Amino acid sequence: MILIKLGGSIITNKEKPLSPRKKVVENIAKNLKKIDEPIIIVHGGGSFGHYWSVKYDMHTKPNRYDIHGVSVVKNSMIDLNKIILNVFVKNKLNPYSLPPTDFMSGNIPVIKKVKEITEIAKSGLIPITYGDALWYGNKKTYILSGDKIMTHLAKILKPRLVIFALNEDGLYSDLKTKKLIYELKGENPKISENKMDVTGGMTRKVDEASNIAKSGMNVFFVNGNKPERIVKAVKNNKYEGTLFRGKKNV
Ligand code: IP8
Repeated sequence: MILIKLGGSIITNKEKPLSPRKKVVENIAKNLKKIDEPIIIVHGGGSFGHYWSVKYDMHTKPNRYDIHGVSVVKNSMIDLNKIILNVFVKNKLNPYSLPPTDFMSGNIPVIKKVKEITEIAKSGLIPITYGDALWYGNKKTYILSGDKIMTHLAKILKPRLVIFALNEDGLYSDLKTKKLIYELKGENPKISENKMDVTGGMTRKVDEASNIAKSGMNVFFVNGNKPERIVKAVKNNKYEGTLFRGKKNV
């Protein structure tokens, strides 16, 4: 089983509010068709969820955020999810939309529900979930990042490979020269970034990826604009991006 995160920066244009990158999603869908293993997809918020989370000052820390903001963020994520579902269906894939409320209670994953996702994926459906505004309890809500969902799903489901599709070739050792880091074996890379979003951008991604790799799984950062690289990683173990080697594989 392969777990794939489609980052918000790849499926939307982050510079422009509420702008999906349908061609990119379409290209990804066409390549996913070539994979004959069960797949689970998680997608980010990009210029949908993040745009509204910033406007309503909502963050990952549970708090009594503006109730209307919660509705607006949630609505925008359903819109973005629907766009991706439409592209997938148009390309004869079988997406199965799974809002995170289906398997999260507060900020804790419900193990039984998460395990059900494996069965769904093995049937040929492609479970597709996303970062969202969620109910926490005691009048509090929070923003659940798709990256955090990746860690929850990876730890419970132990996929063969965990992939993060980004709008970059992978992790760079130097942002200016864009020198790519090909492989990390347990070390925590120091990264610098200028663009932050409400869930922590690349810093969070690297933290979650290192965490998943420490639990034994290989984690691969790849350019989602070149989705054939996803297929090569899955089929031929050819990693054109940054590979975080899982502890057991180091
Ligand atoms: O883009 C956050 O998900 P992420 C989703 O995976 C929202 O961090 C609602 C901002």
